[in-house]
Amino acid sequence: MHSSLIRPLLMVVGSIAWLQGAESTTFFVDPMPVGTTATVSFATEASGSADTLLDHDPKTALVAKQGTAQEGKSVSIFLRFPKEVPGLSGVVLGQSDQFGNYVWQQMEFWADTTGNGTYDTKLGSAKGPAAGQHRFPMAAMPVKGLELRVTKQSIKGTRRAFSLNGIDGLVMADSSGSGEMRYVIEDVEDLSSWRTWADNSAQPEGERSYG
Ligand SMILES: [Ca+2]
Ligand SMILES: [Ca+2]
Repeated sequence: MHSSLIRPLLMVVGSIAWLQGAESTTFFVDPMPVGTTATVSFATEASGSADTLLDHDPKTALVAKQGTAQEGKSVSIFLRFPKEVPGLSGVVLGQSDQFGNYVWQQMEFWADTTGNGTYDTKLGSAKGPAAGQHRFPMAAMPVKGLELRVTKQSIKGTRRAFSLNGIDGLVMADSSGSGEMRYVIEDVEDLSSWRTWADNSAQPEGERSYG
């Protein structure tokens, strides 16, 4: 799609949603903010440190030390953002252990909304080891840190904690309609018909309540 069309499309989507009385929030994926740091609650091998989560390289992944997976004990990844992230609505996860030995099975998402280092606002949960987008059912909220708390994982072989090869982005909610040009990943109606229409005409026709 031509980038110049993205913003008009967003506005069209928003106004259609308003006409239908639906939520007019648009969701999009942002890359991890520059300056984000990742730490983990368990010991890792040197080649599989928490830095592998944010290196944009799918070939590098968390490699926990032996014995770090224990029945009934959760393990966590902690993300700290360089500044408050507004409107966080989800996270995009990479792949867990491709061989199926050290995979996460249940994960909870907890936010630090105050910046005091405690993650006390639960945003949602997910079943593993699904890669890709995990949207939170909670309304989007500004957060300063995010904990990915794995409450269940496979325990096999040398009992390493789960592996993950990246945290690839943040799902954001834009209800302002004034965002920058975004890659739209979802909307309230079938975007494809609008995309086709806009591609053909370059200009929306009909009522243009978005100005
Ligand atoms: Ca990686
Ligand atoms: Ca807090």
